[in-house]
Amino acid sequence: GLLRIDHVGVAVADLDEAVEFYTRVFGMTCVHIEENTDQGVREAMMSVGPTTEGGCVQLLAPLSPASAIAKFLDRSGPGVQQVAYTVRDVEVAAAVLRDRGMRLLYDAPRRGTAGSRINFVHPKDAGGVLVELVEPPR
Ligand code: CMX
Repeated sequence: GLLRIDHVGVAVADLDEAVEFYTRVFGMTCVHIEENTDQGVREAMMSVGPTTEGGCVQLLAPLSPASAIAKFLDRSGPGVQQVAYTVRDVEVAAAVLRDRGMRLLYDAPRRGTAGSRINFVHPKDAGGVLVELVEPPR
């Protein structure tokens, strides 16, 4: 099952500007930045509270015009792009959701932030919300 909210993903055009904004206005702390070429993003994990136990906002900027985030920005502009849940085992969680009629985007998990394993439920099957499943690295 789902363990907790891992992060809420927000599409932004400029990552450095967004990190500065979330730090200055909301007092969040940037705990991780990386480029994930497989996902076509440059991303920053912003801790809401003093530890990541309080949940995170993930800022997502496109690496290329072909990336899912570039497409999202073109269509919807900046804003919430996904809600991600922590799971113990992404393959098991994906199988359960497939059984419940959800389309998963990938047949097998892919690499997410910091070596996590991820998959997604199609937003058209989840009431208009792109749902990410995140199995943290061991
Ligand atoms: N949230 C809600 N709805 C969305 C959406 C999103 N993020 N992205 C697309 N949609 C909607 C579209 O508006 C469209 O709706 P309509 O049919 O009503 O117009 C519908 O879904 C289907 O759109 P599509 O053109 O078929 O699909 P896209 O090419 O836009 O791709 C998706 C959508 C979800 C398959 C694609 O964004 C994807 O593969 N996402 C997973 C990967 C990803 O998001 N990576 C970036 C984050 C990386 C990370 O978290 O590490």
